[in-house]
Amino acid sequence: MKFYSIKDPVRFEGPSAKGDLAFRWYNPRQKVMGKTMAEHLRFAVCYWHTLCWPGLDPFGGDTFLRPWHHDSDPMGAARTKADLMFETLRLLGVDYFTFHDLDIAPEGRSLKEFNANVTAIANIFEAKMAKTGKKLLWGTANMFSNRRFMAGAATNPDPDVFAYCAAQVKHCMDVTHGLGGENYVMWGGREGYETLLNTKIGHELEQAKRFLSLVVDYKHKIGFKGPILIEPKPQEPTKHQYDYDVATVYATIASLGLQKDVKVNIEQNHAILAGHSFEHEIALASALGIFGSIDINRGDYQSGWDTDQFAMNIPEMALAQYEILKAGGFTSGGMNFDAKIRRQSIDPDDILHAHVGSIDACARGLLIAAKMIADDKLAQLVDARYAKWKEPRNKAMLAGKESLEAIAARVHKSGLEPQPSSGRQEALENLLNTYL
Ligand code: XUL
Ligand code: CO
Repeated sequence: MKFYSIKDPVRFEGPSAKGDLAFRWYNPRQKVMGKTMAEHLRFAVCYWHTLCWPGLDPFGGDTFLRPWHHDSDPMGAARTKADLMFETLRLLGVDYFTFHDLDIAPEGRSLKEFNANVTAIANIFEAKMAKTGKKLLWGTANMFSNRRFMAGAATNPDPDVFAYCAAQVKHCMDVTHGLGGENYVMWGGREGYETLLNTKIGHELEQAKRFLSLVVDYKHKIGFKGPILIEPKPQEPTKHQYDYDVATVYATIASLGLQKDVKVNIEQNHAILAGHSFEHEIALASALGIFGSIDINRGDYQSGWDTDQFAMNIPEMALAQYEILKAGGFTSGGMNFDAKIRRQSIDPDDILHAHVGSIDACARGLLIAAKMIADDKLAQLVDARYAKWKEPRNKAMLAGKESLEAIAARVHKSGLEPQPSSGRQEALENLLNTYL
């Protein structure tokens, strides 16, 4: 099916490129700090916003009128979407894709039929991946759209739903593993509650933890090497979501001792909905040893919902990339465009424009962040702020070698009086602006 207006892949043409569909900053083969841009950024195109969402909002329906949404043969529509995903990857030169089971295949009348449909499309992917070298960044199960999940998936008051979810996730993990997926994602859209009047929080948290443990056990059984990634989000669709932010998810992971197997997939829009900055969530995940992957998009700073716009803000991308580089970069993770074009962007090429612009914004962010690292001034200033912790006495104090009373006695004996020094925020912000 001819969908986009162009036939040849979008190319790197440099900052003075004339055409609309050209990379000005993203040069996949360009080396930055010893790795190519492609190796650093590991972009992925997502199925759901790119090929499944028809442009609806709470006040109106389908604006995109994509032919496959109106196909009377659901498996035919699924095959069309598979073709278009690989065409999108080819034109953008993006190596990875991501999907929910429900994005790629119709539900059918039973779980058995659904699983068979998912497998049939996965077989098509397998052949296309072998031919093109394209890869799966992660797979995930949609356990939030069907009405059976309205009161939760693994945290549903009804154990039948918990069991159903186990069966659905098992199959989705098998398929993800079979396709060489590099991570497996769990986003708990319905894992939370609407009102305490009908909810046992403690019971539901126990269910969530049991489910996570079962998933990790199964990952080991099938030899799935990648991490399980939990994607934090504070709310929407559920009023109170259990995976609120990185700190909350860490508490769950650490309570099970699963820090090696379970990491986080951090989404920009979810971070700001939780009242954090994007870079805060990345830095915290890195500090806690659970940084996994990124859903790259942008929220609207005025409206309090998940607008999932394409990330285009270069200073913000630079700060995010700076934290990613400091975290050592991605291992199995990458940057998944969990982003959708606006409802009025009805031309197929709008999908390409959106990805090209955001890929360039990420690439510029990477180049700026690399400059910040190479210059080293910021790091030196931060190190200087903590330098006294390197003194043997303070090192010992941090290592727990001195009791509270011993520290108190030392303070009294020496007449210690801390001397505050400037945090120099404005000077640091000025320094940051010199890199942009
Ligand atoms: C929802 C969201 C999901 C996850 C995967 O806000 O971000 O699409 O990324 O389920
Ligand atoms: Co997401």
